[in-house]
Amino acid sequence: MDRRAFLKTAGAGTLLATSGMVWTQNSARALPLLPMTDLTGGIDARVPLALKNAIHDFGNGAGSETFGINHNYLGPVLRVKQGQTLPFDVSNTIDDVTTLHWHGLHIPGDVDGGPHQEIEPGHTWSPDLPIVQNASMNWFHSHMHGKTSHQTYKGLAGIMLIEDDASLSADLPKTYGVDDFTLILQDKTFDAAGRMSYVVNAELFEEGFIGDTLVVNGAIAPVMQSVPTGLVRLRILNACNARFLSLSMATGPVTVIASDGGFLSSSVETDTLFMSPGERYEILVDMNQADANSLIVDFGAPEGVLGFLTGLVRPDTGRKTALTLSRNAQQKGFSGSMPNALATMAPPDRSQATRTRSFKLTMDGGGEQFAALAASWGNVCGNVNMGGLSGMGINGQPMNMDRIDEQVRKGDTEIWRISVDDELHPFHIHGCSFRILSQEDAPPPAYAQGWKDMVHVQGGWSEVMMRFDYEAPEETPYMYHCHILEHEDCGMMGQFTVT
Ligand SMILES: [Cu+2]
Repeated sequence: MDRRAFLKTAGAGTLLATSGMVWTQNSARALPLLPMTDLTGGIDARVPLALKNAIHDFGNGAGSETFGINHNYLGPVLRVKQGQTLPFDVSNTIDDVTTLHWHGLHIPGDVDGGPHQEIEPGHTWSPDLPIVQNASMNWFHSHMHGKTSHQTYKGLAGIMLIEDDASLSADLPKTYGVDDFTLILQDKTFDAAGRMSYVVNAELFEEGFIGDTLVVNGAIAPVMQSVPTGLVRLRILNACNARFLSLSMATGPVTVIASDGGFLSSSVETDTLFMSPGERYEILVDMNQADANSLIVDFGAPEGVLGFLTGLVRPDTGRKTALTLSRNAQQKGFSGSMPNALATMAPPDRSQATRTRSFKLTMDGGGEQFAALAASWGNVCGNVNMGGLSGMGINGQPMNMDRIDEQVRKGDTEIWRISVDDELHPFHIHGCSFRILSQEDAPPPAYAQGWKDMVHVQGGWSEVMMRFDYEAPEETPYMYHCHILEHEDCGMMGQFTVT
């Protein structure tokens, strides 16, 4: 048995031995509506975002220790408009150094909130974010090197919905809390007392954190929501640390209208929507005919022989009902029909690229020297040496905040090709949206052919093409990294400048 197979088997045993209670219930609780801070009407003062310690009840009656942003768990949905400049005051009262990164935003490196923009406890960071990009669903989360996984898991994450003139006048559901909902999907583990826990075991760095319980907007699934007759819009973020989610509807296909960077050219129907950590998709659910429909999240099948034997009792596998929508004919909502054309978008043209760069993500750098280097540069698993893993990296190097890995010329269009030595990884690039030219040597699914900032990489090459329009100097470079947060903390990240 090789090391990896051993780890998987040992990990499965560990899970069965140490997993606490699985918190489910027979009748669904109400979907928590993420509190919205709507800034589209204008901003007359700096906007506070307070990162804080809190206690949150995920719906099982227990008080879990969490982080929140203005709230007890997670942050607000910030609704903003293209053309605005957003003056945030990000205050840190969590008793640990942190950062706040704006994932998906086309903003310069000095306000990007990456690992160089540390906010010490008791301090406030005051970036002014110029919003230039089109309508899109973005998010923000901790990007503190070595602590991103832990801090984001505990609750330092929120949503930013950018609107523009086209999205505000589009014939789509847009009444928040009535026919338009934002969903943050996460997997969690709870201890025997019902408190959220971050379990560190032999599998943590290799697999990333894998929880056994599905949570929607901070409530243990399933949750339910009554909606009007007509179309209902769900804007979905996979905010798991490491878990890929396969989404489907209980009845009918999934109708996708937008991806990470904005609207698709036209709606796409798919049986399953496969989402990596960090990805966003918007879907429409037709509640004209059915009295109810449910969003199903598949945690995947158990792996290997032991997985097969234990599959029936493993809470961390199988299909879960995330959200059930039930129709209330008395409610009034969006009465339009399924949209056809959504946005104009030319197919990506490879001839626009002036340079191609290659990146190889490695799970195991190899050797004690690599491990020692990785650890001295603040990568968390370099000194842990779990199961023989010496440290992760890209192009043979673990992350080093003092080293610039790539230098890009401002205004250039480039193709980046990414491959991996093992397993499935979601790759993310700061400061831009890109188009996927190929994903694992094949065209991406139709729903991933629009604007993206995440691409999946397993076998073969994944290729993306983008233009870098904003500056990121040496002091505040952009990051590219695996969005399995434990891999990122472990060193699967690099830095680039745009000048
Ligand atoms: Cu990874």
